[in-house]
Amino acid sequence: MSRSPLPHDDEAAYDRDRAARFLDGAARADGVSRRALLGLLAAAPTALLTGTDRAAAAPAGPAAGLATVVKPLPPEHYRVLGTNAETRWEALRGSGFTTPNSHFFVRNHTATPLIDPSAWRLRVWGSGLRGAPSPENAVVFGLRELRRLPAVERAVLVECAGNGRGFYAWQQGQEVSGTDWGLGAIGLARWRGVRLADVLHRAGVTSRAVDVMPRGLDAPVTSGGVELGRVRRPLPLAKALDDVLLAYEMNGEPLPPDHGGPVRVVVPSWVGISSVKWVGDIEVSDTALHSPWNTELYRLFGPRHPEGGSAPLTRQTVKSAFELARDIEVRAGRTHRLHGRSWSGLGTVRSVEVSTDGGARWQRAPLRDSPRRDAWVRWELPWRPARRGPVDLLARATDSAGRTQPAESVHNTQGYLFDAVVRHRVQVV
Ligand SMILES: Nc1nc2c(c(=O)[nH]1)N[C@H]1C(S)=C(S)[C@@H](COP(=O)(O)O)O[C@H]1N2
Ligand SMILES: [Mo]
Repeated sequence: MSRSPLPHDDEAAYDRDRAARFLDGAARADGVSRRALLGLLAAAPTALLTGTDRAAAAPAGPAAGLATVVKPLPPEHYRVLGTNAETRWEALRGSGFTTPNSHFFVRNHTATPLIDPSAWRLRVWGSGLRGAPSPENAVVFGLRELRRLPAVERAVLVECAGNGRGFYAWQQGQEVSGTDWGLGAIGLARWRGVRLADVLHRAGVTSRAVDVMPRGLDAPVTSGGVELGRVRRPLPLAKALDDVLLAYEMNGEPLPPDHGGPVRVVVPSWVGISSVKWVGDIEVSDTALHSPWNTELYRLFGPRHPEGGSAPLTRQTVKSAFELARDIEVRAGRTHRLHGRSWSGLGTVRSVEVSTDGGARWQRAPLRDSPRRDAWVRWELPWRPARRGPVDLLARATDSAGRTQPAESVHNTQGYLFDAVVRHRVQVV
């Protein structure tokens, strides 16, 4: 696997090109009009809910589940949000580098489909291939064929672009649409599978190919009466050939149904929506491709962004989280160990500072892992609170791109890419 990141220049050029095409009206979202989508987004529910409201709405008891998710979602591991479930950070406290499959967050636009692995097929087709212009004459791969290709395994984060969205409302008092995630819409797994590049080369990708669009086999998405079709989102060919995987195993197990089994796409360092689950076909095109997930969704809109919206989101931002429940009681006059993790889609984490007095003083947190691309670093430090009362714990990471988490995130209407330092309130008793 190529270790060199896609040059930022390529990505920047891609972003500029996409923004220009979108503003020119060249971008379509497969029959969904821009006006219809904007109307739909305006009507979407807002995230102005408190953590307590959501906790009260979550099912209780060890058998708690969700019709849209197959695996059990015990409330001590998960916070359920609509068709989705986020990992509770306190459930990761002191755990290993990777997120166990039993704790890994689930983001489903509709519901987990159950797919027979032996009947599963991947169809690769499009104008960017030699001799497979349409789905009818696609190059077809079964799981057996994929398993015969060279296998690769990488520890890679998958993080929702909306991870931390709830803090736009809770911490910044701003209205945003979408699932009000805390910081648990992220997980790190060892993904085993094949390079997308190997599959594309076998399928006959030509030098004219520009974009690659994987599409899921889950049910088409309808939102506010508008039919968006199946989940799909294009990738530029340069990224598709660089470090993207087609994964069939997660942490040593066959890929579980909720995480895209039998096969999903894993796109390191990019927003989670790129990592299409239950992939059934991949279009390879000699022209730019568009879907609702790179035109109206997963772009930044609002007064502080370009008129008509930003370029489609690609890389994730820098964030930190404590492995601690919010509002938990801790004893004064005792030494506690604070555990947490920091990560960035823009590079590796270089340093983490922690404040235990609401941001007045900061100290370096020793890192427990050597910083790696596409992964988080765990950190840990002792804390001995002297006085009783509420305290805000803060963690602030700086990455190798030189970006430090800001005090405030730049608002966007859909609440993506929250990167500000989170004030983690605890009660010293
Ligand atoms: N086919 C399909 N792929 C999908 C989705 C989906 O709903 N359907 N959700 C996307 C989003 S928004 C995210 S954040 C990740 C979540 O992956 P996970 O559920 O394995 O954690 O999958 C992405 N891939
Ligand atoms: Mo997502």
